Amino acid sequence: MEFVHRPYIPGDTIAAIATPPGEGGIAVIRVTGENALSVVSKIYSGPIHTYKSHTAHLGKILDLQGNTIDEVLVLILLGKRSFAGEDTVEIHCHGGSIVTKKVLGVVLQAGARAALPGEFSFKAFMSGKIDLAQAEAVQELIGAKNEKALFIAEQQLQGALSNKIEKFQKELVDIAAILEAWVDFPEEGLEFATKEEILCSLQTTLTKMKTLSDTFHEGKVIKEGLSLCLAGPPNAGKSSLMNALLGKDRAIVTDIPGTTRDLLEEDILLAGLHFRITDTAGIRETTEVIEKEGIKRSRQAMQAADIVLLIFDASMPIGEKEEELLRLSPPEKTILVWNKIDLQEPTDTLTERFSTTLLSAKTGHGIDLLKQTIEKLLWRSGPPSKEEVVISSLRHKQALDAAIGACDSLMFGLEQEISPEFLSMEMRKILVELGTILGTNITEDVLSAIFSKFCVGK
Ligand SMILES: Nc1nc2c(ncn2[C@@H]2O[C@H](COP(=O)(O)OP(=O)(O)OP(=O)(O)O)[C@@H](O)[C@H]2O)c(=O)[nH]1
Ligand SMILES: [Mg+2]
Repeated sequence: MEFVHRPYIPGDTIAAIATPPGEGGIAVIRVTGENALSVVSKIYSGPIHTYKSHTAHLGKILDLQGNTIDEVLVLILLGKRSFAGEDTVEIHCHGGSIVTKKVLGVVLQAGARAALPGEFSFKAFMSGKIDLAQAEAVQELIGAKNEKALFIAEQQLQGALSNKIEKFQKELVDIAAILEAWVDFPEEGLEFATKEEILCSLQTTLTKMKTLSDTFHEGKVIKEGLSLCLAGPPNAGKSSLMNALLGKDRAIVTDIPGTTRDLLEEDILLAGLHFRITDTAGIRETTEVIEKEGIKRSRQAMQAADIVLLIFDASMPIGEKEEELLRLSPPEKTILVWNKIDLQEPTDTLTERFSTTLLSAKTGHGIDLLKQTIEKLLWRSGPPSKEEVVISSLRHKQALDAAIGACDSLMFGLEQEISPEFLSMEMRKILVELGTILGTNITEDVLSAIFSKFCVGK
């Protein structure tokens, strides 16, 4: 077995700073492996070998010459009762960046190896403490940008996704056995179940797998957030709306058309979701070089965005530029925003093709309604599911879809009474694909690639 192209030795003692860089009250250095206690005993003032698991002790970290580096608390976590499933000593030292590095330095001098990114989680996976989906959940949990993402990650870490996948596997294994028996004794025909019974049972599992796969859009939106682009003609109030949504004076606002030149990006939380919001240069014909480049970028931002707020000035008549913008904007991702309704209501709201809202960026009137419209557009293909398990990883989605494809083909083959060898091969494919989600049947390279995206110390 290899981890990041080096032989993986179970029990190898590794160490890393587990807390983020910078200054803080405390920092934690994690030491894990079969020599964790003996490594730390060389640089710790107390009789560490005598300490019981899950106890904390106050003492000193000393350099190899016996000089004190810091007063610390050591936490002892032995064997399986630790995150990684191997003996662990957590050293809680003061949180200055120099002192933390010094403590790690002596731990390494005392015989530990510097941990690679994700190596603690890899140990947890290898020692069977968690499966791959749960290990991935640890990283998702750390990176969660909002409450919903945190909830999904927590569920996955608790094993909700893994349980679901294992259930699918259990449902399929019985059928796999029947198909294997058919391969071995083809002349006996299908024993133990009729073709219809098998098809019916496969259909049940297939439907459940599809439902889970369909949660990916929702999961991705929750995890990664969405891009929201503010576009429209000059002076329509794009920057004013940006500021109103952010609740601060981020963008320059003037009554001179062509104020915004560059793209301005900010992050906001709307409806519990993470949005990257981009203010753009007003789109019009111009020969001015800087503005021209700005407008080019506006168009690119509109194309790339998940949602476009097309902002028009309600107090102005619709011109050619507006007509063109309307033609270019795909209605499924565009919301037509009539701004400046404190001056005048629009004469024609053009509501037919687009979701539309009326507001005043100046008074704030209608902003809440805009937020609701955004939420509605977001869940246009159905509101957030009531599913308790939502997938948010492309790797999981791809594995599920491959399993679904193989299941479709198995069912088709069964209906057409294609050879039992083919059927049993498709069945194995389904089980292998589902297994990759949990980390079984997975190559070392894929494993290394997954874990190396983790942070050091996790
Ligand atoms: N009365 C009124 N004026 C507004 C409203 N929103 C924006 N304005 C004014 O319209 C002018 C243009 O606003 P901006 O936010 O700079 O417009 P923009 O679309 O970003 O313009 P460019 O960056 O030039 O493309 C400013 O004078 C704003 O004060 C509104 O809701 N009501
Ligand atoms: Mg602007």
